Amino acid sequence: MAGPAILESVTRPSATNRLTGGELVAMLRQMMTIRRFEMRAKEMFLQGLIKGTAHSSVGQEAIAVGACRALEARDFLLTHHRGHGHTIAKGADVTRMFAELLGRETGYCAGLGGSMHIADLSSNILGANGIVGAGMGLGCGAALAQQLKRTGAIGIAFFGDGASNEGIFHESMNLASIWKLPLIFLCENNQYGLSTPSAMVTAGSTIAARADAYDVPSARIDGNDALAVFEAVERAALRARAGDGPTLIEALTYRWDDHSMRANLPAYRSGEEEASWRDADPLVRLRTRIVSAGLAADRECDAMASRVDAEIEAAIDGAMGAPEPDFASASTKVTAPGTATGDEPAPGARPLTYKQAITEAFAQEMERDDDVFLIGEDIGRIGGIFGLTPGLQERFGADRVRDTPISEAVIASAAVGAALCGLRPVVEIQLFDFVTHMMDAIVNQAAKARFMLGGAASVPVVFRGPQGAGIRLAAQHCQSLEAWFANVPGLEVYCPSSAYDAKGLMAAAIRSDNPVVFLEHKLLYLGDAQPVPEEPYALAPGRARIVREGTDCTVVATLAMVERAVQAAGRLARQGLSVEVIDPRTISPLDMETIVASVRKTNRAVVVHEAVTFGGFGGEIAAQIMERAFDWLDAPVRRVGAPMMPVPYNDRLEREFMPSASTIADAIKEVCYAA
Ligand SMILES: Cc1ncc(C[n+]2csc(CCOP(=O)(O)OP(=O)(O)O)c2C)c(N)n1
Ligand SMILES: [Mg+2]
Repeated sequence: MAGPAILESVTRPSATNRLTGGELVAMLRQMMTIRRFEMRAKEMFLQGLIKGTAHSSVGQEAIAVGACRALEARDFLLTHHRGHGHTIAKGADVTRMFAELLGRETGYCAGLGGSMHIADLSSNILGANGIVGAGMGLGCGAALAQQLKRTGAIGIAFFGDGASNEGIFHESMNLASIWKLPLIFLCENNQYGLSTPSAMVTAGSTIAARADAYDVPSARIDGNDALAVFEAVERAALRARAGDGPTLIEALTYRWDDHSMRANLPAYRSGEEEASWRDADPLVRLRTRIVSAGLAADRECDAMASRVDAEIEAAIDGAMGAPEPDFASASTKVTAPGTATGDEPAPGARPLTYKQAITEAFAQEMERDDDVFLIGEDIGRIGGIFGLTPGLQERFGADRVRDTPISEAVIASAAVGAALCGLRPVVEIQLFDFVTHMMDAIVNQAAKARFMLGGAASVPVVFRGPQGAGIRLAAQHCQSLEAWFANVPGLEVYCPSSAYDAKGLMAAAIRSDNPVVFLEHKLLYLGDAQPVPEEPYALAPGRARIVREGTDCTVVATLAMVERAVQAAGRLARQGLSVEVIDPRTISPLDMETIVASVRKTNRAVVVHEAVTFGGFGGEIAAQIMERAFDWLDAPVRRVGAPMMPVPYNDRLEREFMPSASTIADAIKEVCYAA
């Protein structure tokens, strides 16, 4: 049933007299603004002025306007690709919106995001999104931030019927329910996800009914009736503000236009169906109500529509006249500037293991900054399965050392949402391989938010956990995956190999305004205690450590490979070779200066990592050495890493798979004795 008859199946609004006549007229005006905005945007797209794509919300205006009317200014919203209406209803300026669609510097994202990424943090519009369903996970984090900071604010995550079949919907509903997050899940069921009828791909009687499984109240409403939307959202907002948790609202509606302005899809909806929904026009319905209640005359509504049209034309003129961004300034918006001074305190005499050093960094940073909190599976009650967070929940409370369900996607997304709202989450990835479930949050959301918001956002979040082989956990628990993140602009990647570096880099990661992927290593967890300063300190990322000086060959190694490289250097010293070992400590940013300076001195280089050699970040270092020190090289740069094979379980094979001190020594000899 895709025709408007479906609207008969839902509850009608009962009491709408809380809205004054003035408010109803203002709502109609907003709906007119949205419609005119979308119609003109489509025309401008067809004229080639707006590029890429944009998604019209014509036909769905009542949801945006009814919902935002029930919000306060302090409340937030997250929306999706079809988000123009939501942002306008929340107060976005249409000139800046057009400017963004036109790729102008004065747009909400400085022309770097476009239609699908409009956000305005100052009015708590936390962003549209190009990834279906993403707003729900981010919304959980934004709601968590309100809960933890006790702001009293609540929020809405808008999403489509299609998004209700994404895993993030289910993880988010569960999380919001168990934590009683002040979040409204507002599904705009416009009957289709792109060309696919919702009814064909959605199990269960309704989307609203899914809420029962999560013990969340729900409502299925007429989304073309702005007052019905207002009423449902107002009720959900009251509940959220009272601390009773989320509500799921399924608002039935229909988009009049094609899926996107770019889409030129074969017909997948019947003409009759489209026409029947046009008859259920949400603007006409509100206008009729206003006129029949004597709140405004027809001609006054017409005059209002003319004023809206004129405003939209003025907005377009303003946007068209704005300058385009330039490449140089765009490139400054990828990452936030660093704050660490670069001071490195003397290690002192107090010994700590690698794990204890990280735990101490957590405790000291949580003491130092109330916005820091830890989140992950099993981290609180038992201190994490590798014991990185022991005793911290007792000390800082369950709010700040937060045990989660096994829901990596929403853990990571919620952390990003919380970071956008000013908190500093540190996410434990139980085994780093499980980062696969977090990729959207890390790569599409955290890494790009700052850039796509024109440099306006900071995303201070740390994703940390143990990677690497060595304790026989086989192929899905032992990978070395840093290369996946090293080539994503917007992310920092830290990989400490000593207790001293682990503490200082963890503090730096937590204090960084950028998302940091923080890689630990299981074998380093087993290492001996080393001197670590007692006071808090943060090491500047992008500063390599010369672990051992030498003159015949430079070895660049990371994580567990550093110790093996040092062993190899020790063995070769007895054979008369002087090997310099460098640990970059962070691979993004990467201190190529120290590496290049060393190679210009030694004239030879070996790059070692545990990850598979093919496509590993060692190739990047080797390439840069070739680019920047070719004339100094006496032999080709050698890479040492794992073969193109998943990590084998068998004890002996796993050892053979990992680079050893011997394989590193062999590579060094090869470059040193090359003709
Ligand atoms: C994760 C993801 N999968 C697929 C897409 C491509 N895509 C963009 S919008 C869309 C349809 C979404 O349908 P729905 O959630 O119902 O929203 P609607 O477009 O109907 O407003 C698809 C498949 C995407 N952007 N992100
Ligand atoms: Mg849809």
